[in-house]
Amino acid sequence: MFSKILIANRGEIALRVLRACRDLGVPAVIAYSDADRESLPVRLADEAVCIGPASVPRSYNNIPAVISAALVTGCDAIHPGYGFLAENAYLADICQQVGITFIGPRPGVIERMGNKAEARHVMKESGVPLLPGTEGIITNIADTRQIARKIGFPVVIKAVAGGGGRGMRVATSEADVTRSVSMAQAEAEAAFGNGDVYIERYLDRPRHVEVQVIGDNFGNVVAIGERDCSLQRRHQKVIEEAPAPELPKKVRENLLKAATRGAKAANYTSVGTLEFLLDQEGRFYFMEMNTRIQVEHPITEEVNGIDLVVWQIRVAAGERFPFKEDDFQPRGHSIECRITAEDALNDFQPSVGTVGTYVAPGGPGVRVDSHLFSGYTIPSHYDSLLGKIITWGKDRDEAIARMRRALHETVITGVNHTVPFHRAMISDPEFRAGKVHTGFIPAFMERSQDLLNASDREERELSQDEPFVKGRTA
Ligand code: MV4
Repeated sequence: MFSKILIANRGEIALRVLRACRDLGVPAVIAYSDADRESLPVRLADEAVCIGPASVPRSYNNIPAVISAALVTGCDAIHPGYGFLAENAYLADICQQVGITFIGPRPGVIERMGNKAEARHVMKESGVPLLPGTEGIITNIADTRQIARKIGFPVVIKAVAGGGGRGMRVATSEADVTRSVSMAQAEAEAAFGNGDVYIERYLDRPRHVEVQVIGDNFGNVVAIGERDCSLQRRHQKVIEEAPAPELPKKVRENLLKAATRGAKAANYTSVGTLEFLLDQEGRFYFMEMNTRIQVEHPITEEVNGIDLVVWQIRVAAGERFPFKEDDFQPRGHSIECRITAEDALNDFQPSVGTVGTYVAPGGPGVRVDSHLFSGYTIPSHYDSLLGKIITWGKDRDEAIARMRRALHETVITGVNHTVPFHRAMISDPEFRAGKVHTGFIPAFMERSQDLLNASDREERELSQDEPFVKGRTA
């Protein structure tokens, strides 16, 4: 095991990794920016070292600063969390060169999976289902129009370096293809410095189902169940659940098998996620692979009884992963609500300020992963995630009932936040019926808008229950 770990991140995930280090008995150092000096993970860590000013490129994304922080504090490993440098192959490479273990996959694997055309190629070779599309990147527009015609419309043009929907364009006709390709290329070049794009068949309102995998340094690769992450707004996940509701047993089996096969083909080590799109007929297609621990990992932990961050650290330290696929049968159901400092009534405008009162929910089946405390000032430089409320129940209904209870108990004053939005979502009959898909939140927003604009809006704002009300309550 490592002698000391540098946590190169902030917020709730820095705290989550710190907790794993405590459970392992490994001392941890937090690398923090000026803006996070007063944060909870900094206070709770064994040591903390400032790596620069609030600005992300000058602190959390500053590779020399992160490496120096690890070296001067005597750390032999770096945990990157998610976001920031978590999928930076160059950091993983430098770590190797200076004798520090990067807690994640090898640099070559990060790089290969970070390129979606290459990832597609690896998956195709290993027999993982893909949507019909180009084998590699688009080089010739005349050929592309013909390929698009063969695939059938609509098609989607995606950036190989993309993610989160950036550099993505849907084309509904052959004339559309030419324009969409150049727009996607320009957008990708501007956003990622890489204008390469590929094309594939576009699915209407698919479900987003992803599979958690873990690999060790001995060639063991195990799938640890799936999560449904269809409930997204502008490519940001809002609510996730495990197992995926209404997924036929046989489809699930094949999905997990495909994910294992794909991760093996990628020579994967560490925790990772293969994302799939699921169509209305229950067919699934590989979309992309994430080479990091993800925000929504706790729901997998809750239904499988495993600490993914602890095992991520253990396999990075050279331990063998001792479980097989069959050791994981999901027990009950888990749901996660991401609580962000955003104003759901005002187009999810970020809200900054100082938290007045914070009361976290608790009781049976409730877990809160959050760095929040009363008096905490939310820095404006970073993403707006305040934490996650995770519930577990013997079945989906109980997990939902407990989420309802947890959201009802939660008090956060001083900033706008999404707890009221979640209260409304959790109470929605379509959500309760498990009818989730990637078009759900846009449709839900439409439905709720009428209620919000109704003349009794003022009255609703006094209510703790649905429809959702301003976060600045209590
Ligand atoms: C798609 C798709 C439909 N068909 N690809 C959005 C983000 C990026 N990771 C991929 N995305 C999509 N790719 C094909 N061929 C629909 C989406 C998509 C989506 C996917 C998952 C969750 C939410 C989404 C919202 C809109 C579009």
